[in-house]
Amino acid sequence: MKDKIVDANFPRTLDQRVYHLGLRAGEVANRIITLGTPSRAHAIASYLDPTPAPFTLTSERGFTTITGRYRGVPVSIVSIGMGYPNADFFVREVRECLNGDMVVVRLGSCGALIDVPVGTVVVPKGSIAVTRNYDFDFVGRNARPDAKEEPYRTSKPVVADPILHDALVKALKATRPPDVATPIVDHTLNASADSFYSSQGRQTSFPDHNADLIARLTAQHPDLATLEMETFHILHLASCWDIEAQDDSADAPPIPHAATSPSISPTHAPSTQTQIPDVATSSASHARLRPPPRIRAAAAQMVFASRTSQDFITPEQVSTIEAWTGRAVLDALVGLPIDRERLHDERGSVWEITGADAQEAQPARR
Ligand code: R1P
Ligand code: URA
Repeated sequence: MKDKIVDANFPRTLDQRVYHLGLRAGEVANRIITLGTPSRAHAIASYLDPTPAPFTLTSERGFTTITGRYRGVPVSIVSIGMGYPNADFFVREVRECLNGDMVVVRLGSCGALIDVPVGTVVVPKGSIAVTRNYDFDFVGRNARPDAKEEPYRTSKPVVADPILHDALVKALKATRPPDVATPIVDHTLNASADSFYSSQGRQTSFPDHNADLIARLTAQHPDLATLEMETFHILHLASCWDIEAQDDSADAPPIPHAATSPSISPTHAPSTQTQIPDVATSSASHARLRPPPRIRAAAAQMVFASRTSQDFITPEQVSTIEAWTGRAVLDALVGLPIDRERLHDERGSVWEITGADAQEAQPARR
């Protein structure tokens, strides 16, 4: 059993920030909503408690993190842009800033393959990956009808955390505004594609050989309901993260870089936690966590595009659906119990309630 700091090899800047998200320990909470756009992040952040004032950091690479409390419980909202590579930066770099459990809900837009109106919200039970096969002869000059390569590959499914899935469905039902008539669909399968275009069956001027892609996917997976671009990778990393299986023989980290100058909102000073956290241990007692810390993940997906009717959501509908689902995801996250021992240390964090804040703050439920 290892008793050294297990993630000291992770590359950071000289001021202990991870390279791409620009965060250091104490700036991202154990409960996290991740989404694609800063505007959605700021809209959801409007629900956070006024005290302590939410902390906002935008990295040089365009990741925005807003951390504060919702009903007294620390939460972060992280805008990551689009696609698997950004989802990968998000999961790995946040994980290295946090002790204890990491609970992630992706709140994203999607296309629907089932016959539901735009504005429907889907909570998938799992996801598959759809990836372009770079070995396929897309130009087709040498293609033969019996060619073995398929233009697109699909993975086996990975499952969402079932408790988080059910909590999301419950919170969405409990908070649905009376003027929203679109359905909530649950326990379906999602597909995350490596392109908005070719691997989602859209036609462009490239020879993508994808005219029958959606028909093939739905024939393989009759419960397939949604297409987007990040859920699979987040669920995949959550399902295979195992701190005890970390390879000890890794090379030394690169020499730390100078600070990357993230932009930090003047409403809140950065975290003063400048030590690298040992992610395998409790930040309260420094004991190894038993069972080991986990990443739990699930998704709620707003249907922006119907791939059956070709309808596209209006900006007004987007505002209504985002306002509803943002609050529902916050409710689901803060309702999920996490043992105190498995939470990141509040001291010096951006969600710490200091003496001056204490009178105004809501009592923390967890
Ligand atoms: C494509 O338009 C983007 O929208 C979806 C897809 O997953 C992809 O990132 O999610 P967001 O609305 O969260 O960006
Ligand atoms: N996001 C996607 O990736 N696909 C859609 O069709 C809509 C949103």
